[in-house]
Amino acid sequence: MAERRRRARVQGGWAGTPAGRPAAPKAPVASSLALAGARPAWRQKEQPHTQKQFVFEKPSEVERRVPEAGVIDKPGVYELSKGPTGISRIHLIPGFIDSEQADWMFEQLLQDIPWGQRTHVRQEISFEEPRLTSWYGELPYTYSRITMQPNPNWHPLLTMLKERIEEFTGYTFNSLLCNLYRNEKDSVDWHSDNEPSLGRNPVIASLSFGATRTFEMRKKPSPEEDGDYTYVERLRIPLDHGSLLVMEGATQEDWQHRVPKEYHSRDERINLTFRIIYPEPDGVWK
Ligand SMILES: O=C(O)CCC(=O)C(=O)O
Repeated sequence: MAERRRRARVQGGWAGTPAGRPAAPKAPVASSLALAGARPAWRQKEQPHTQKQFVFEKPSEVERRVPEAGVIDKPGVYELSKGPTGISRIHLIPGFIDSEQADWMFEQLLQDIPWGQRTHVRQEISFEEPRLTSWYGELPYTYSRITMQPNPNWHPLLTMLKERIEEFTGYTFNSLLCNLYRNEKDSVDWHSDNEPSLGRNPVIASLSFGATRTFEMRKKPSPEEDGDYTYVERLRIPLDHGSLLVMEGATQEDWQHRVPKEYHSRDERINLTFRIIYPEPDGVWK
């Protein structure tokens, strides 16, 4: 709205003055205030007649609006987009684990998973990832230029959850990336799970426990946008205690996701992302 008003101001012109601009205002004169009972001109009922008239000129360019983010919070299968790369599809199942079971699972996972801190070095400055992680699987997993070493020692609860998700989805997973968000300051930045070792059109099954955090998605811009994400489609998906989100098809190729930091305090949240990893270089696709 403010932007539209600003445009109207920019596009509109003032008639009756050279170059369509208003004449420079004259300094107020003491006697004119005295005549009007010490009221400035703009407070008088009858405004002094002016030659200047605002003429609205319709903006020639098409106005582009930043689309409002959509919200997905109901169970269901959603086709997010369809493109040359295929259909991007997600499946949201709130309450996949009922809340009583999710309570004790959360406590056990918090305590038993060997949570670790990854540290990145960029331009000789090191910084810690704003979350703790752990990796399970026979194969290593490299993302953001750091390799998680193989860890075949699956916790029995994780094996049980993997089997429950496999039965529900029909996919067989061989690896798991666990994330622990300790509080509202922990997050994961925009990215796609599109490492070569995940193969083409990876299926990711993401199970959440603990505090509800918003999982945000944004469509990758078309080549004409030159990497500008301003006008892309956006989605917000609250992931609460026990909810399962399955991403498949072209979702990783055509969309990015993140879990942003929050302004208000949040308790711990655990997110388990079950994946299928292929040994490289066989998993490498072009
Ligand atoms: O915590 C989440 O819900 C998302 C985690 C994530 O994006 C990832 O592990 O790649």
